[in-house]
Amino acid sequence: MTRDTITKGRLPNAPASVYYIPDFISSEEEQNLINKVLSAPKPKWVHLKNRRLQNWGGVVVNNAMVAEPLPPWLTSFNPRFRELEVFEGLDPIHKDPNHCLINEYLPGQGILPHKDGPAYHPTVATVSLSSHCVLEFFKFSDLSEDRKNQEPEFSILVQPRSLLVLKEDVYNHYMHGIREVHSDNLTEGNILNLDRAFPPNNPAPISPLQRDTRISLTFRIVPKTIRGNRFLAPPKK
Ligand SMILES: O=C(O)CCC(=O)C(=O)O
Repeated sequence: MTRDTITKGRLPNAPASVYYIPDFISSEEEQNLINKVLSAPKPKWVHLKNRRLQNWGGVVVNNAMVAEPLPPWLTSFNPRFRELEVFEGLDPIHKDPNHCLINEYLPGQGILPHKDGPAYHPTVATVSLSSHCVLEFFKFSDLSEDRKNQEPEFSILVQPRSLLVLKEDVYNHYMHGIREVHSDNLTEGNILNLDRAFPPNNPAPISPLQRDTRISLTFRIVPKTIRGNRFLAPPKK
């Protein structure tokens, strides 16, 4: 993969900037990553109402993170992120992501439209495992009270093994969310990347796409980090 790969992955019909790269990882890598996620110690999972998640790199509190190193199976993406310049120029100190939130969604689960908080540099790189989802985007001012049922301005079909990168305007001025449904009708929601997701020799299915359990690895840079021992009392003299 080269810098050209990400340039070609940019969706010209989306607001600046959405990059979508299908088959970013191989099926073998995908399976290894699924095994790593599922073999994490039980307390690593945080159970929410509509999904469960793992936090790697440290917990973000008040826009800062008590940092701990990411494990090798998550830093293994760094050479590819550097080659594609995904996090290039964002931070003078952190050249690679230092935080990864892993989400697991069962069919019928999702995430309400939201904006990633100010604790992060405005770039998120998502590697998807096991199943697809449709990520929906809403302009801030468009958002009604009924966040669950609002029609998106546009959507992206996020396939397993793909890389999705959100930056700039789309990161700063749009909310994103995943509807809590068991299947996705690809003719709805103004999906902007169907031509990338389904090349001519593999056309998009007409019937709704059934969801399976999906795992997403969302990589970000938290610029403000605190070393863990900062909270420890100084040694007695
Ligand atoms: O699972 C995804 O692809 C989206 C996750 C997300 O929106 C988030 O972690 O803020």
